[in-house]
Amino acid sequence: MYKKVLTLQDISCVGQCSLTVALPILSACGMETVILPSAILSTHTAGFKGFTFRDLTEDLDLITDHWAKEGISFDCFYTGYLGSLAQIDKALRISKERLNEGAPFIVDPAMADNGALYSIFDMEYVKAMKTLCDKADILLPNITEAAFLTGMEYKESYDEAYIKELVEKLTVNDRQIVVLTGVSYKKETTGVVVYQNGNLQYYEHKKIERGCHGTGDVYASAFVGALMNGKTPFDSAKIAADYTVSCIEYTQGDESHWYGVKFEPKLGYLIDLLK
Ligand code: PXL
Repeated sequence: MYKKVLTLQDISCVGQCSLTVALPILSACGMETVILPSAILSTHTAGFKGFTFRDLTEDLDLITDHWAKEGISFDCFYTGYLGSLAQIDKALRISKERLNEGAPFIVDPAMADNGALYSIFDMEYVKAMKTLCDKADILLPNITEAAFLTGMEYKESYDEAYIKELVEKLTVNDRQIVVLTGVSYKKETTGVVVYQNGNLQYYEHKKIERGCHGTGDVYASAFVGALMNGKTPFDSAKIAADYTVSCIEYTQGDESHWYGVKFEPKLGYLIDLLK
């Protein structure tokens, strides 16, 4: 069960997102976690002004070429926030060259929320991200990302037919699995849809009105950790949802903590959910 997971995302030094979330969560799930930082930012880009951004694109090939020489390969490759088109290309290369037989390639498009793209992205980036998603075994978008990737209209209220069309359009073959987050059919609840082999399964859970920044990264990391513990995609989606909800509840009400999720004190709960 001891697996080696590679994750490619940025390091936002302050902000509890991307690698500073993925590394502790995957480690808590019992995984050897290898990190490949795509960029280093002083903070994340959502709400802080004047953040620094050191692009590490040029280092990515140097690092992975060294791994190739050492014969280092992985049991899972999980990508999150990527800073540029060039980095999407590098991710594609890693997915082809550095994965062990049968190892899942998991893509969280991490580019949009609440109907809008994050500040540094445009439609060219969306198109490139679609090429990465087409190669993935498992996709972890929210509804906004799924709408951008498929070219479908983003809707605030919708029915199951809309959700089904969204996930069907997102997949390019029968083997791909989609875990679509933030699917809410009722005012008080939200949930996650897992689309696999043409079937939709839905896990409904509590909706907390004021979401926090970084919940997508907490969710995706917990999902990967559960999956690599041998849980099914649907059970992994449920575990990640229960953990993320408990982190948001713990964070709620602290106005000074607007920039991230207090996920650390709840890691014990995540470990219990995996038992
Ligand atoms: O996935 C969230 C995220 C990660 N990294 C950076 C971000 C964001 C969201 O805004 O700005 C740098």
